[in-house]
Amino acid sequence: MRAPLLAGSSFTAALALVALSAPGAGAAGPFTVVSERFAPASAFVPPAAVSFAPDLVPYGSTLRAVVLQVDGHTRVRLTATGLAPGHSFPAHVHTRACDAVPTASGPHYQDRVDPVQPSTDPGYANERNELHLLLSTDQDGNGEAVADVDWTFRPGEANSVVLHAGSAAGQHAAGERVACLNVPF
Ligand SMILES: [Cu+2]
Repeated sequence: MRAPLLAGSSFTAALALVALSAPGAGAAGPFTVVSERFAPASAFVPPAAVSFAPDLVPYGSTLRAVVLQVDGHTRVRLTATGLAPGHSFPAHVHTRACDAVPTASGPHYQDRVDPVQPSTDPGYANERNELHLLLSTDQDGNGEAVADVDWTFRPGEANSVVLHAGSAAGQHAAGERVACLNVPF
């Protein structure tokens, strides 16, 4: 049943609040806003947004994440500027924060955690049990993606959004990790 998303719920009211909020407003109440510029990986001071593939995610390109968690529902909206044009980036919520190496962000966050890791069982590794987005860019390298799931994150257990290399054809198949944004879900 997806009825709780209908008008009148506090989720809908909170969505309206998010729509009115200023870009880069920071965390407040049931929603979190993170907006960062991608920088090179650094072993000394890990940036809040790191690019591992500047051909696809140029240094200085930006990613904004707006996260709303209300009434057992979560909506994540990504807005990007300056990425490679005409590319579809599969994006997921990962468990750990970004660091100098792509694997630092850990596995995908799962609502029901697969007892067998790394998780390949489609009963767990799917877009209802994990948070998946597909961020497709226009000819200027700008794009937006939204995903909804019927659960909220366990505090502290989801810490990043990872952009994977994808394709120009809108495919969901995820390649290497090309960029990582720290998001405290
Ligand atoms: Cu991923």
